[in-house]
Amino acid sequence: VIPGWFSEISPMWPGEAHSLKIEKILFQGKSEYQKVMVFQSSTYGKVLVLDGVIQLTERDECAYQEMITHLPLCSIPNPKKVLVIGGGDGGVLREVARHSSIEKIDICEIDNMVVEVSKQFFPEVAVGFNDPRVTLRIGDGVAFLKAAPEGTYDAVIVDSSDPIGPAQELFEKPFFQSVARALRPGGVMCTQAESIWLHMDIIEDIVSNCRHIFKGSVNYAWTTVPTYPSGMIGFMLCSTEGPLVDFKHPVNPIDQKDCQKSVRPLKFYNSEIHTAAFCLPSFAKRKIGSK
Ligand code: AAT
Repeated sequence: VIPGWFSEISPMWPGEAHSLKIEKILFQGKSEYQKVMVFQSSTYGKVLVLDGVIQLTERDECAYQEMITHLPLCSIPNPKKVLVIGGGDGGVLREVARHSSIEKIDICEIDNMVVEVSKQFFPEVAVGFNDPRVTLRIGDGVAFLKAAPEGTYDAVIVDSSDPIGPAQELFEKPFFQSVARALRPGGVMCTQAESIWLHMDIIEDIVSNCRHIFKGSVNYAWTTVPTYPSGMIGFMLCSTEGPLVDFKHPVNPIDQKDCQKSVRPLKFYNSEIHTAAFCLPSFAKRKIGSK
């Protein structure tokens, strides 16, 4: 450990630790679920850390939040009802709200401290909570989905932390079953699905569970996020039986003029990068395949 630097050390990426230089620690707390820290970094703006793992930085959050949201929402016509699991910083809400067809945005985040800290230190991310279509529920996403009415949502976005800690069950089969149940026919799920460099075993599990449960399309996509382990992160995109969803060819392109004026323009997502996100390196293609 280098004094004055934050190093992301975890058994989930043994033998490596990405480091950021700390200018100032702004918040340190412990919630019922996890340790929460915010610091000002020298080169990535403010950084949100949960249990020693980076959740977002001001500089590169766009790459993650825009992709995890617009990959599913641009793949279906007229999304109206969306559920976000996790995502207590509000960034995914900010992105969902860009779509003018949206009528209702539910969010279930387990940890109220994440919401409060984001509102205090990350106003450009937490701005997502200001949209009148948003309903926030503090609770476990697993329980929320079990109780959700059947066939309700056009899209479920699982903006979850890594499977060590409170998010563990969000990577398991029963959870995916309740997501599929809560979606309308031809509805879509997009879930945080880790890195092809580090977690191929986790990814293969997710893929095989999802192939079993989701009778429509099942595809893996990825994006670059410099401050996530290995510099990239993937997403599992699935659709339920019904109108076929072709994730690789977006039918609902998002237009700058569609975006509310109060929200900053898109920094990362566009239709070309949407299609490109599904191209996999050969070693990953062999393991994941496609359907
Ligand atoms: N948008 C920032 C990126 C995240 S945040 C993940 C969120 O999931 C956290 O706020 C965490 O409190 C919440 N969470 C964890 N478990 C649950 C649960 N069971 N139900 C609801 N919310 C939950 C993800 C960063 C990925 C990091 C990659 N290394």
